[in-house]
Amino acid sequence: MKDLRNKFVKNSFEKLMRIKNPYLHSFVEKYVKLCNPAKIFVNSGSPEDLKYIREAAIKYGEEIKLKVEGHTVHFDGYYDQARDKENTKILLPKGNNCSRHINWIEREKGLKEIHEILKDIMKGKELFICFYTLGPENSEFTIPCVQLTDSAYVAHSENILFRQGYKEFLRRGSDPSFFKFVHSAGELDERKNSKNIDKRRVYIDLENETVYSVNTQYGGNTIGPKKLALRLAVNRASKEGWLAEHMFIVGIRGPNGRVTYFTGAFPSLCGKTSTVMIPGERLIGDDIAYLRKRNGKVYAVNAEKGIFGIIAGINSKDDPLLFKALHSPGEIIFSNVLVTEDGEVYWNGKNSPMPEKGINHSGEWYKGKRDAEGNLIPPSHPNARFTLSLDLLENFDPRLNDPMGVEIKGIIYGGRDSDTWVPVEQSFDWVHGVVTKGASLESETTAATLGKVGERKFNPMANLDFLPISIGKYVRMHLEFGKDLENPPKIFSINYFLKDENGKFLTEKNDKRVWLKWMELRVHNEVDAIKTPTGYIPMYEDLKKLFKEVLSKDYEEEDYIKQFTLRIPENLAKIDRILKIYREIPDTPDVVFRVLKEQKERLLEIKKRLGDYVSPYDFYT
Ligand code: SPV
Ligand code: MN
Repeated sequence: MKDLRNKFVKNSFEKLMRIKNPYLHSFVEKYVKLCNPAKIFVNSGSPEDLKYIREAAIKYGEEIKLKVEGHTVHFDGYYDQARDKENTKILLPKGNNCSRHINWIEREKGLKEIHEILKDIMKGKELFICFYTLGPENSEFTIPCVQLTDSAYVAHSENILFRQGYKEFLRRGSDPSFFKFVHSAGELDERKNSKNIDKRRVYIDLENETVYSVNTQYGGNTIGPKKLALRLAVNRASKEGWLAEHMFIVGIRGPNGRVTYFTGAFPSLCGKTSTVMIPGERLIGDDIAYLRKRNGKVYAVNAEKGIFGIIAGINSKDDPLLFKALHSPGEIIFSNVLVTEDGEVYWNGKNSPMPEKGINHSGEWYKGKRDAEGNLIPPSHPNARFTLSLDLLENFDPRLNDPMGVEIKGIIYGGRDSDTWVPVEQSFDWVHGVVTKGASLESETTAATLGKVGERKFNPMANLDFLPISIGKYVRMHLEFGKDLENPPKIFSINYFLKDENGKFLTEKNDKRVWLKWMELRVHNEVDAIKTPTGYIPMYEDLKKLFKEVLSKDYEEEDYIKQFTLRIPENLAKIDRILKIYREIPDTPDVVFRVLKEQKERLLEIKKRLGDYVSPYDFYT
């Protein structure tokens, strides 16, 4: 290591050496030698170090300052705008029994390939070494991480999104159990974008708890502690008996100031962030939750402390909290939005006039511009994002940093489903919820991943993209987790995207506020429900009252009937699709088949008596 000392800028070498961890030192040494950066900066998390990284992002042209104090914009390459599922692979030994849903490559082969790509990849660049913790520091949830990256934008994003971990590393000394991330944007073009997209790779090595990400900049491919760490965390959790989930955490206020915490899993771009941004409710996290059991109860923490959220559609009416924060001074990185000449930001669906021209992910942009394939380029990319720290938001809940976590009373599953699930429904019990809600989750695809939009895709617990283990094993983890709980969290499904036969949405954006309040009351047994073959649904009278209280809206019976009609053919078709999928997954727990078949029988029985479409009133007793 000593021979590399002259590459370290300022007192970086001393900062690294202060951590007495030989595993860390040899990891750093190995990748410094291989990637060969011109200089190295070590981030201790001090205000000066954070400033150094912010300024580096500007100096290297990865971010541009905007008009509002603290705001910057970053552009990813035109073809590097989303998670690259095809080139993201889990490194696994030959002969493993991972289902075909998991994209994997033989470990030795993958390591060889990625190490060849990494050779000298940082030549002439500055390497940033950063430390974070997933979850609050010094708690049973804490996982320390180290990130090596040659992108100041990536380091800057992580400083906003994650808790600083330098102190945790000092505290833990020679503990080898930290996650490791190596990222290089690779060679850059004149717009400072990764040039060698054909060699874009994200390889996840479970054995060494290390992730390699190269020739890409988009956050979902590069921000190590986020989705790259989630794969490592699911793997660890599967061995240790806890859950690492693609879930938000929100506190919903009930009567008399009560706050009830829920987690919720939705695939990307399905309203996950907007669900936690409801004024008056309390925000702990919008993307990744760790759940552990303690004394028969479930506790959760947010792995992160910031949001890398989708900006499209955010407007002052539906999203007042975010809209305000995005227009106030503070440290915010906008990515892949449209920037006007005077440094203002515009995005698709913002409720202000669309500028005629500006700069976006395609370079100079003007109305009507088309790309090389002839497609019209919108002002901002549909997956354009903002990066900010949660404490910039008015609904921020300081229990974010509670080392014990918050107690979880309800778990919500939701997806983009135009024709099957009712807007809100409670499962009969933990197993029924895990099987028919979480493990049966499907969603119509969105712009958050590369590929075609609008196809219905199976996505168990909205976590499929981040699973490093077989689906059967993962579903079993959830089933097991519920076993020795005193009073397991209630499991709900939610659907914001239900349409009528003419393709019109049956609910409005703000109706989710009511569904959440209803679930809060259900968790405390303070409201009745109607039993249907698929679960418990709300009663009209209760919703009418809640709509009035929460939204000052008259809720019509006609809407209730349309929204909560049981659609038997669609539900049966769904069960058949899901059964078919699980039949092809060799390690599916038997209970999955049993619970789905029971649901199918209940549906067939009702169909015989009442027909294909059954009004909720037919289930009133
Ligand atoms: C998602 O796509 O689910 C995100 C953003 O939260 S990413 O970091 O790309 O995963
Ligand atoms: Mn996500």
